[in-house]
Amino acid sequence: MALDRKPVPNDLSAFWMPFTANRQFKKAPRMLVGAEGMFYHTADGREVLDGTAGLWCCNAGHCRPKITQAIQAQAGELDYAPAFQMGHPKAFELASALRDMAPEGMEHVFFTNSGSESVETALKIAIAYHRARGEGQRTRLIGRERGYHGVNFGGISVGGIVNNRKVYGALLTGVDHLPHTHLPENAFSRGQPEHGAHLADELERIVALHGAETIAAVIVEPMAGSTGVLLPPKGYLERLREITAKHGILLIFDEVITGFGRLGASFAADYFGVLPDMMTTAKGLTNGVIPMGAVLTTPAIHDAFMEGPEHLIELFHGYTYSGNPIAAAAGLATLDTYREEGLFENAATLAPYWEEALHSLKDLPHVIDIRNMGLVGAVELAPIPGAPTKRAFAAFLDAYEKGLMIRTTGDIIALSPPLMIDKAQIDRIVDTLGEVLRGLD
Ligand code: PXG
Repeated sequence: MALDRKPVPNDLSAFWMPFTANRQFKKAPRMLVGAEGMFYHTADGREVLDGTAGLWCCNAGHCRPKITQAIQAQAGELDYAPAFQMGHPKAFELASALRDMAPEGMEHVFFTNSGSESVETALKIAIAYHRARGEGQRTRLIGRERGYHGVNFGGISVGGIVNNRKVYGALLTGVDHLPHTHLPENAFSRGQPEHGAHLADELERIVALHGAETIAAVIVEPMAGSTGVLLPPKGYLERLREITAKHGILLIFDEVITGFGRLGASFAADYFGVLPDMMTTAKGLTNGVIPMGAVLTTPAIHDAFMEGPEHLIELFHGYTYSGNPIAAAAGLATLDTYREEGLFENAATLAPYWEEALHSLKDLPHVIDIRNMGLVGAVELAPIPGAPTKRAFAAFLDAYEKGLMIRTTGDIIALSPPLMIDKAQIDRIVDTLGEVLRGLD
């Protein structure tokens, strides 16, 4: 479909773009000027199929009417309300709606503005919780290699992406890491890989090293998204849950990507049947339209703070925009859209078709692994010797030219389309990607 060309800015110098090769981008900008449903519209009048739900966030697709209208109406009714010592109805409504859709036992919601803030919030709550219960020595935090927990200091400390950490100094002290779960023997897995549950036992080694009584929490992504779709081996999350529970250590699932239907269930905790003590969310909470995140906790954690004189603030933490009215309105409309359109069910129904379609790319040039779960997929390419990331980035550029948005991390192509996708659009993603792969150097 030919779309109208739209004016674009001609001075790109002021905007220092995040996680972007700025100089390269500004020489050949890729400008998106519109979106609808499964598609982006580019400044040069093309339609691009969104294979990544924006950045893993537009789970309901783009410019969905109910969400747009909710934002417009809220902006005209109550634009902002102070977040501290004051309330407004929609934040409470959204918290209740989240509690109702979350796994049994997640009953309280703390609002943030992003995944990174949700992670900082959860880590702080974990440490403060132990202190509130008289175990103030439990301050250590355990993350995982190749984990991504946003870009703030707590998140990069427990995270395991070297480039996100190494130039930022000493980070938080008292942090240790589990090994990642990405094993070569699991190549071309469909869904959960067979090998690697034993990697959870490394937590016992870390516990033995530091003493359980010094450890506050373990944080992991149930399925690691942005480091290239690293799937939890069968039995792994269950083992982590067992070991953390045994030692009184909190288990935090970072569900910023896996939350809101990505795996075909509301949350990964439901999908895997493993209940953490806290969950961090963002992205799909508002369909990516307005920044918002949320941390969900059990009553045990929440109630530990509800002690002492009632006029005192229980938790010295929060953001100017925690539970912002427009974000809350967007969140409510997003959850309605998911439910009314059965989008999580659509993801679950299409997951087997998605799996077959993706694995049909197995024998194409440079492909060394394909893996999938829910409506997530990864195609891993052999790096060009001496020039890692270049091959996948070339695929990204070519796919964009051919009308498909993909994401790359290292030499891994990640796919996570909006959950409203249909079979014909899955075929289009796979056909275009196949063409791209056949044309790579
Ligand atoms: N936790 C997880 C598991 C994430 O994936 C964050 C925290 C941080 O969220 P914010 O909202 O602060 O960005 C994330 C974010 C990619 C990509 O292409 C992934 C993320 C963000 C941007 C790009 O894989 N994940």
